[in-house]
Amino acid sequence: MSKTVARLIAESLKAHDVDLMYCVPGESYLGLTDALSDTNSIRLVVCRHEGGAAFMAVADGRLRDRAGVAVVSRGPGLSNALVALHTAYHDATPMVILIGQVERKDYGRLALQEQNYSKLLADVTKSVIEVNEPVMASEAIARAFHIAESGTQGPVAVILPEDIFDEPAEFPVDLPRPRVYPGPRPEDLDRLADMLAKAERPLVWVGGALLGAGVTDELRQLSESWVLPVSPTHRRPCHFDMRHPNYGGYMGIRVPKPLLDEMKRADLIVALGERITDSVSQSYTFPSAPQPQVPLVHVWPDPNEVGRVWRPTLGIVSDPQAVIRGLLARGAPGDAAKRKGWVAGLNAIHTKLMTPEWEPTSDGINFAQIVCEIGKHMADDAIVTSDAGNFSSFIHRYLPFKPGQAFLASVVGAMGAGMPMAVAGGLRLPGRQVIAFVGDGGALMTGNEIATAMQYGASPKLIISDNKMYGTIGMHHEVRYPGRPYQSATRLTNPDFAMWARSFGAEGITIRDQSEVASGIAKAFAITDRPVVVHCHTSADQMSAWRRRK
Ligand SMILES: Cc1ncc(C[n+]2csc(CCOP(=O)(O)OP(=O)(O)O)c2C)c(N)n1
Repeated sequence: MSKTVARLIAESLKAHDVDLMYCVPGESYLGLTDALSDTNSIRLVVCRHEGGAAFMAVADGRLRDRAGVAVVSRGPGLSNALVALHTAYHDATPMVILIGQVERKDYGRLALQEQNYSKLLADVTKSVIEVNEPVMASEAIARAFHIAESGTQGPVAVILPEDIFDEPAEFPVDLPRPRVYPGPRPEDLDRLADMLAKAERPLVWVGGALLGAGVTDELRQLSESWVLPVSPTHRRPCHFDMRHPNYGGYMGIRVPKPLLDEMKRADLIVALGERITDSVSQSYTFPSAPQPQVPLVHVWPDPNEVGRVWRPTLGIVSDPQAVIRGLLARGAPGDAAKRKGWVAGLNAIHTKLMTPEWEPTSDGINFAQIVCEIGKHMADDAIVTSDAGNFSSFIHRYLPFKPGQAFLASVVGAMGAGMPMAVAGGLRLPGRQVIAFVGDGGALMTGNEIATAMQYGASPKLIISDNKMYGTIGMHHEVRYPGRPYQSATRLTNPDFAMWARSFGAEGITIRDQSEVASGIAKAFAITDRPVVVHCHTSADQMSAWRRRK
């Protein structure tokens, strides 16, 4: 039997270390699913919604620092996946998505489910690669992985017309391009070392591009020897131990005022492997855009990004790990201890902020109590995922994250990521504890992927904060239009989520009262052989970890 395009693509995926792919099947790429069934080294996970499948691929990309892979059908299939592409694009997460297309002879006719992908995907992918000749197929895969994993990482689409898969393709597999790591220029490292040595009150922010093996250990050494406060950025909490005395406070969205006020006394910001976003910069106010109010050093592996919004004093296009190593090799300045007071001051504010001081609520449980209880059970190598919503503020305030654990979420804040990312975490790293936090809003956006967890043997714990509303939006409504009926567009009528879980074959636990919290959470953590849903009836008055309705 001669080699077909489908088989060549399967071999090319294998050559790129692909062992797991997420899909919802479609008639537009039957040839590929057929060829994959002969390749027993690639596991094809069939999901319930393309949004779920694509979020799983995003999570896989983040966990492996290799592009995660999803396959979806043309038009409608891809449309469902767009939310996750948007996340991968903003969050700089490597991902390759294979998309079916109508037959080549029908291009442009508005054939069934046809879509012009170059138009549709222009602002949510790094590149759209169309495969219109068999000879291009393997090269397209190699290029897709290379682009997805290089520079500012992100999603790349490969378009595969329905009629190409069975064509003969006696071509060799195009081998993976070697990974290219940009490094710092020695003179830039010297300048950074000089700026850091002179700084009395530096801040070091660490973000998404901090990926290399052993990098968190090297970062800790740098922080200790140079006496530097380290702040993980929005939804990247595992880069630095939250209980380390040099932890400089979490640089998340809306940093609490006492911490932000202190940070604003800084005389240098070093953004290390952080792209710098709206969320991290407190809506472009710190550092102020485009001209920072304080000297800024921006380290990011892509020249298009450094200087795009902010004008840094020093821009370094580099893998941040190389910068950390360069500073370690240069050695700490003799007077680094002069910063001890600055570091201790930041850390004292952070420690006070994360100390549980929640009070009971009368309209449901204060979610702080549940999160603090979960903190007691969280494993040293736990995988924690979070959906978007106010419930997540409790996680970032009260869970003591540290290196060795993993945190997966849509950093840009798309709802629906929490559950599928938990499934992907469980499948990539079997045996590890997986805890997913979602609101009652997000739970019914992609919670159906609990069926995928059941089918493939993942056992996440899904903690649902049911405050019977799209709470975040209710809060924003009330802040912007005080006294107006904020509930009109935010109220939700929910199912019994514990019963819902049981209908899938998962375990369901209900926590209605604060007296049930400790036993309910203990029961959830004692079960490890199947998914568990913990339905927590939470307070809407306790709007977030920082705000309570008066
Ligand atoms: C896909 C998507 N749709 C809408 C939004 C806007 N949004 C942000 S938070 C939120 C409400 C979240 O509600 P819930 O999951 O119940 O969590 P809560 O805020 O109540 O804790 C909405 C609708 C979003 N971020 N993503």
